[in-house]
Amino acid sequence: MGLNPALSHGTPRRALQSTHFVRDTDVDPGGFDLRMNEKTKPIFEADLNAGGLRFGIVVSRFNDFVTERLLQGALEAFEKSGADPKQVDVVKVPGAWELSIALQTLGQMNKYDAFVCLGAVIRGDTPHFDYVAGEAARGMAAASAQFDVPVANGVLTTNTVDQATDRAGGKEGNKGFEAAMTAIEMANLLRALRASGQKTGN
Ligand code: INI
Repeated sequence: MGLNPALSHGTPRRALQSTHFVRDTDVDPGGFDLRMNEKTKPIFEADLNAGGLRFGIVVSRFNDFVTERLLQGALEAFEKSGADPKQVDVVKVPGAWELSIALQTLGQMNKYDAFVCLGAVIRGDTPHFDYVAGEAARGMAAASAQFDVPVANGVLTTNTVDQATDRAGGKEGNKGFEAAMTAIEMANLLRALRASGQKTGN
């Protein structure tokens, strides 16, 4: 159920689908599968339909020959998944260090179902890489925990420029596309888990 444009990029969902079955009666009309395994243990797995959801993309301009490709990948993923373009906001910041503060500010607005952070931190000759990459990771995890909103990590941390371009539409795929698909799945999953908790009173 739901369209799944991410399958060509390979997602963990394939493994889950091959080892579990879906009973028609277990498909929730709200776009959420309740799969059952042999021991009738419920497995919650959300679909990849972005319709009706609101997303924020925070992208850094540093190394923009990489980050612009990540952004195009993310926008393509949202478009293919049925997102309303008006519900996908893009915020640009100077570098990956600044992702955190922008994310904090967007989180406080309390209107997004998930975020995608995009950046390219490429190792140089100094320890600067570690500080910038570390702050980006810390900021994403902190905002996710503070605002209870999924933050998909599309910040590349690579040793070389080639490794970065390979992951921004090159031979290793597009991590911007993958991060957006993760944001969609997690937004649907949290929405469904919260709804199921309300239904059961848990
Ligand atoms: N920012 C990046 O996004 N990637 C990098 O590789 C990078 N390097 O290597 O310096 C980088 N530095 C800038 C940093 O993010 C801040 O914008 C800057 O320090 C001003 O606060």
